[in-house]
Amino acid sequence: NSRSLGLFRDGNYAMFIHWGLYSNYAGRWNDKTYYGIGEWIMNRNMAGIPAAEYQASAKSFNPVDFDARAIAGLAKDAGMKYIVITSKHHDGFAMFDSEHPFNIVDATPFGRDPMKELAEACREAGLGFGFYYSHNQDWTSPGGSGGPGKNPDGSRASFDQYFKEKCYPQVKEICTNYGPLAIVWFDTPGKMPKEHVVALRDLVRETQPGALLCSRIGHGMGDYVSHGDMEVPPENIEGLWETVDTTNDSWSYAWYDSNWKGPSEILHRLVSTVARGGSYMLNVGPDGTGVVPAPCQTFLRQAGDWVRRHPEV
Ligand code: JFZ
Repeated sequence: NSRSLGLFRDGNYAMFIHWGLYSNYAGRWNDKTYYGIGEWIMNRNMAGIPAAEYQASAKSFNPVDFDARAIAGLAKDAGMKYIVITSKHHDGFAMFDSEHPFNIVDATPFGRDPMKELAEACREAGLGFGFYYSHNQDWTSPGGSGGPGKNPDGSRASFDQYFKEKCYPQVKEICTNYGPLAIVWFDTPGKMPKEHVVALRDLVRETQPGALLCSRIGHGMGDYVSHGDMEVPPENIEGLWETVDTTNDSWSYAWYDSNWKGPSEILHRLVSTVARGGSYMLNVGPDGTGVVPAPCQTFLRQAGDWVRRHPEV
């Protein structure tokens, strides 16, 4: 369909950004380091940070060095065509201005809406812009998958309740307050009931008729298939698809993770994916101050020198 064609024909190399409250932890809690993927730090399989404590820690998240134009500029220098950023990950923290109070504007001293800034910077730079939104998992909201089973008043919380009170309204916010979106990237649908997935799909279709839906919305409702994380396919694949990959090992910033892919490794993985018919979405993790680590920037730009001389990618 026309939705798909524009983006995937013109842009087979994209920047994925994992950035949230977890970036401020950087893989560490109470002086202990938890190795793994940084954005899972609060999960019981990692540090197991109590939801209330995690929520309160928003008060110490102040990414004053966040510069949306610098990030859009990095994507341009890298030769990328669009950016997809985490508006809310499994921790439930909204990186945008929301009616739900656990968000970057209302719960942190930062008080700015970095998603608005990045959406504008992408438009200025001629980049496509899209949102990641964790629709099923929400570890701090009663009723969300992996979240508290009870409400503050002790009553049982249901997924329906989380969906009606938080998920659906927030998806409406990201689809209506940030201009045209190229992609809405839902993730880890788990056992989410079909009716909810249908409701989200319809909402996106209504509010963002030009946006592509990634297959991770669940129930086979995506416009294109997103393949297993960090996997570069060994053979050609039919249809519209992407591979998501990251510049080091973690998705979000972790202080210890300096296993950066160099420019030739980046190019190898990009070309292998694009040559087999896919789009390559490569992740960066800005730190707790809002800045993409310097070596990551250097290697993306070095690879970009080649990409920009080969516009067919
Ligand atoms: C998910 C998230 O849990 C993770 O934190 C990150 O955001 C990543 C991009 O997506 O994790 C997944 C989802 C799907 C697969 C692997 C990890 N998969 O299909 O192999």
